[in-house]
Amino acid sequence: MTAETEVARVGIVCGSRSDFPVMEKAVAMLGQLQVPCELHAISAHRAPDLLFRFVAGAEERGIRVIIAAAGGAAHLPGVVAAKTILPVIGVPIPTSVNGGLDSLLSIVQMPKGVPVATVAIGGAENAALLAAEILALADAELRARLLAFRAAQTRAIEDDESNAGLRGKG
Ligand code: RP5
Repeated sequence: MTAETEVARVGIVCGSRSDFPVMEKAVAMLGQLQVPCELHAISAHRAPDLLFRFVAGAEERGIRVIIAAAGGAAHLPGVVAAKTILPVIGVPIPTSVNGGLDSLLSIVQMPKGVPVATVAIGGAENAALLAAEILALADAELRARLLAFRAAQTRAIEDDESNAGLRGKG
């Protein structure tokens, strides 16, 4: 999350506070990459005017990418995308309907002309990484942090005890 003096570059909006346990993983990942973000709970159905206000002011506040997460009849990411040309990343929240298939289909089946980049059900970390990759196009230091993250991820697998016998082979 942003400190008082920082400008948030990623706006995370959830359909409900009940989505926060999933989306706090995106906040943590962005924190690890030192990307300032803000987190809101605004339902597209229950508070559409507030949602429009959030989107209308986003670019001016410094937001460059929006992550929108919702479950069930998950119209939030699409409605956000309808009101901005900032990149919108959609996160389907897991539900009791086939693990969140309702959320996934609600978010991924956008009509042509209004894209939402949809990640996997519950894919909060990948949403954060994708947002960071977009920002890194214009931020060399963030690019370096992303490359370091990838390298550490690979190293952790290579160094796993189960792969000891494969080291230095092939
Ligand atoms: C969606 O309905 C929210 O994104 C949430 O995933 C789901 C349930 O919301 P609550 O009833 O918990 O507020 O709009």
